[in-house]
Amino acid sequence: MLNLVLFGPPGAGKGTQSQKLIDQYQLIHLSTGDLLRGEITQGTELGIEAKKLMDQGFLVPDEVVIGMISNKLDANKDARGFIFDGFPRTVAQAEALDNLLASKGESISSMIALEVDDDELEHRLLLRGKESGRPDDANPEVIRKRIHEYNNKTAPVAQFYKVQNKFKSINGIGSIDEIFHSICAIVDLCK
Ligand code: B4P
Repeated sequence: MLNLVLFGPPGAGKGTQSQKLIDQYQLIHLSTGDLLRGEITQGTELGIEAKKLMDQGFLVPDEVVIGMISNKLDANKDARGFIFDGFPRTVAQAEALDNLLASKGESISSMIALEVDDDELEHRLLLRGKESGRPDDANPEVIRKRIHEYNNKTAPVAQFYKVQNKFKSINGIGSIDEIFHSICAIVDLCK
């Protein structure tokens, strides 16, 4: 099974590249951001609580996102593999993912980190905020809070995969196709 973690700060292009990767490798896309926005749209209790945090740029509690991923893994037992997009975002989430996969005799194949500087991230997210009206993209203060959360809580996840020799870093600035080709070059070595 091919199990990829797509990693990087908010706006690095994880969602954008995931869409192309699922077509290329026939993987199941698991985006915790999309799953949470789905809960918000449905107006579930989980969604109402998550929205309060997401709109301020905070992460949602670990147990909530780990539970969502666990359910999705169980629901896709015949998958050829998964792209984890925006998950794990804390070391506790990374440990939980390893345990969930190990219980199925699986593991992460590679973690691919998209490197993009803060000015470019802010520019991309504000642009998307204008086009999509996504509340967490509309306000520069919230965007900076998200980048701060990333530096504090998410960046240490890279070390977790470096220790396992699964960490690969690529330049996330350039055309979407150029970046896609760099990712595919790494993924093709994992197959
Ligand atoms: P996510 O939905 O994961 O969103 P993201 O990190 O903001 O975006 P991504 O990196 O996918 O950017 P994209 O490709 O869309 O998270 C949202 C929130 O949900 C979090 O802040 C948190 O509150 C919560 N959450 C999610 N997962 C969680 C977890 N595991 N634990 C706790 N909380 C969690 O690209 C952004 C923009 O850039 C797009 O407009 C795109 O068109 C553009 N773009 C992409 N590539 C480009 C390129 N090469 N050049 C120019 N523009 C580009």
